[in-house]
Amino acid sequence: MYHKPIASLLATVAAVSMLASAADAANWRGWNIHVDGYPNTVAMDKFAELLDEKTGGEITLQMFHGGTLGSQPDAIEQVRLGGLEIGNFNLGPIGPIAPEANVVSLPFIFKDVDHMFRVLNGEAGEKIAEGMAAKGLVPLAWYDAGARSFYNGAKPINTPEDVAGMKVRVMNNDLYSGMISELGGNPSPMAFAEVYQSLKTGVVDGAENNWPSYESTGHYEVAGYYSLSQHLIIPECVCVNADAYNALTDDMKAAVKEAAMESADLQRQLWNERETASRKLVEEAGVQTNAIENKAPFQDAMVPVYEGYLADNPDLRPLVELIQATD
Ligand code: BDP
Repeated sequence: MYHKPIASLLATVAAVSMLASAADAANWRGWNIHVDGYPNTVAMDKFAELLDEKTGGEITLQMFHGGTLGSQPDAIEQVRLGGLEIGNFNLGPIGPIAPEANVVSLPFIFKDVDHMFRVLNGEAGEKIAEGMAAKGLVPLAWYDAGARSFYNGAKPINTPEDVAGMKVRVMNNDLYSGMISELGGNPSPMAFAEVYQSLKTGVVDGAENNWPSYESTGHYEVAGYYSLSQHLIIPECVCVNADAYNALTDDMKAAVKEAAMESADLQRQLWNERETASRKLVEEAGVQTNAIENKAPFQDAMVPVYEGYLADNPDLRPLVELIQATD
């Protein structure tokens, strides 16, 4: 009987196990809407690097930046269904899919960014994360997206009356449309990529966003009044397709989570720097910024938005109250 020499046997075993690990290795693809140099873009690249490192190359991630793989609502669906594995998403367009996550889109629900992170790190954050996971999106870490304020090309906004009659672009979420309607404006839900041209050609009069996005998109060039309403403080996630994540061993899950959390530390640091830099850049370019002395009329006008959310989701009243009661 022919016996294979031991060296050749070992080679066969090695080849087979290499094949097995090549088959096991996951090559993930990730979506991000932002341009090069944006804090989220840099942080997502860092996430890819850390993922490779911490999983010993068992999981690699190819990032597609600048929204090249489609609009945010489409990309959210892709990650839910497994066409893509990873996304850096704003919770705004996730809200219509996961009612628990929609709580962060209630205007003025957070006192400031620190309050938002305290909420996310507590029981309310767990509830939000569970709601998202149940819809196929597991949040691995939270990114900072600052506060969103109104901007337009005509005048500073100081009162809700200043918004009346204005056509304002919002992200796809009925809560934002309701918010603009309650201020007397006309909401115009639209993809991020279309906003610059729409502001420029007068399809919309204004929009709302944080300093870095107002700057990176060039919106400040065509809508030069930025009014600090700070009406929405919406977190962002590094989200993974639930099936891809749940198929991992506990060790791999921990490595993936750790990589995302470390990328979030970097993102938040870069975010703070970019907020200051973006504000400086746009103001030097001639943008007129105004503080809003009295935000109470804006907040009071939001009562029907809260009522609508609670009427649709009566079981989520404790979640709203928990957030409001968080110091
Ligand atoms: C930016 C968010 C991005 C949104 C965009 C928007 O980071 O995810 O798509 O706002 O307004 O601040 O659509």
